[in-house]
Amino acid sequence: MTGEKFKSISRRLLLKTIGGVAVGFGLSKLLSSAWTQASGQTVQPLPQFTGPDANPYWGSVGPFVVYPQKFPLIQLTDRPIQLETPRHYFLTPFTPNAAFYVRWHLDNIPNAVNLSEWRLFIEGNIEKPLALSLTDLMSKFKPVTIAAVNQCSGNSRSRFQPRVPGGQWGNGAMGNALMTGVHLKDLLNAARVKSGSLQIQFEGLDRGRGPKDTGSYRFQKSLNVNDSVIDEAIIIYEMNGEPLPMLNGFPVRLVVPGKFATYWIKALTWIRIVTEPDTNFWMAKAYCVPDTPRGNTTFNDVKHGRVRMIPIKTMPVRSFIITPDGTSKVPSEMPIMVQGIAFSGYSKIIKVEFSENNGVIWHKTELGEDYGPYSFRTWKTPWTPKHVGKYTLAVRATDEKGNTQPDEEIWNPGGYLWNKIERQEVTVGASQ
Ligand SMILES: Nc1nc2c(c(=O)[nH]1)N[C@H]1C(S)=C(S)[C@@H](COP(=O)(O)O)O[C@H]1N2
Ligand SMILES: [Mo]
Repeated sequence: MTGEKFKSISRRLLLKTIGGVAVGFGLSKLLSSAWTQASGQTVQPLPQFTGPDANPYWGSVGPFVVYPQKFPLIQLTDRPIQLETPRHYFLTPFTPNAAFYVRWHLDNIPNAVNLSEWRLFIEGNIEKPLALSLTDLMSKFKPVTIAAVNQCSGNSRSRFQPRVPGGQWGNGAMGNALMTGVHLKDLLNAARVKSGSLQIQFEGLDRGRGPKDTGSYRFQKSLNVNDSVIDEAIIIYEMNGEPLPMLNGFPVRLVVPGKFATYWIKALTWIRIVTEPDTNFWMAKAYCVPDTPRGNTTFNDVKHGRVRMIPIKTMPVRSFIITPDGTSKVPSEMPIMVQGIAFSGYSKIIKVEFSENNGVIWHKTELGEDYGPYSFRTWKTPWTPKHVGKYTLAVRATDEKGNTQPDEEIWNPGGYLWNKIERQEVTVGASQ
């Protein structure tokens, strides 16, 4: 607190708040190690609580910004809009719509949709082309609701070493919501898909150039007609019992439970049944991972063309410590509750283990309510740090299929599939 760093940070903060007002009472006094108040009492300067040393960077480092229908979120980029959800929103199993992260690929995104004109079109290799209004969707098909995690393939990309291009997300490119809509299968049945169909292509209202020289004017993603996810996919018109925020895909979006959000097309307006493989940029080039365990490879193997790339799909098992977050000391002997979330795209979470000693010894935690296999599952465990000093907390989840989190890092050129065991440094101070 006496170091140069404290001085410069304090001065900056003061200058910011005080602005042009004359600082008559002696800034230099305030910045010296202690000073005396008018009352005669000696005041010690407080230690810093901002700055890189104190910030565990769980999320990315961008500024907070406010967009329509949104709480302040962390901005990665503004064109296209990419916003990350701050850590504390993950204390609850459902992420509020206003706090839900945002990711678009193209510059021109809808900021209004006229529902008297808007239709969801089902076209291509079908017997009965459909043009459904929102009312049609809500009234002519059976509504279903599931809890499902929406996670960007590049969530935690900033952890990759060596660094890879793309949005440098921290851990907040994910969210969990109650998703209400209709089964994709019901729409396909109504349209009567013809034989010879290979894939179903999804496209939203957004337009723009996309990455340079890719011809990626539309964001289109496809699923194979014989993929079992087709039976589970839903087209939602409600998130957490409310209309979708514009930035999360109003009026309807595709939800593919357990799969990365790249398939979850927002402002979904065209469903196209095709007879040829979809080779557009977003399928053939973007969002592909090495066909290796955990999608792990090396820079050299990629460079020498030794890696077969396949479209990314299922989300591996992950878990997070949300609190304590390392921003404040915990007094020794104080019983606190360590809390977080876990999820897996493969099956439901059945075990979350906690370690106070960097993964040497693990203890089972108490799991929160089960909202189904595709939801966040909260966990908590009481913890009383016994001694003063630094602790490295760790968390590890296991799903019903036996998938668990490895402690090894991975690398791939897209910065996808990160699911290494998460850690949190915590400083424990003396309580007397
Ligand atoms: N129409 C459209 N849908 C889209 C995208 C997009 O760029 N355009 N991006 C996808 C990707 S890669 C992600 S991570 C999610 C983000 O969903 P969210 O913004 O609701 O959090 O939307 C998916 N659906
Ligand atoms: Mo994404």
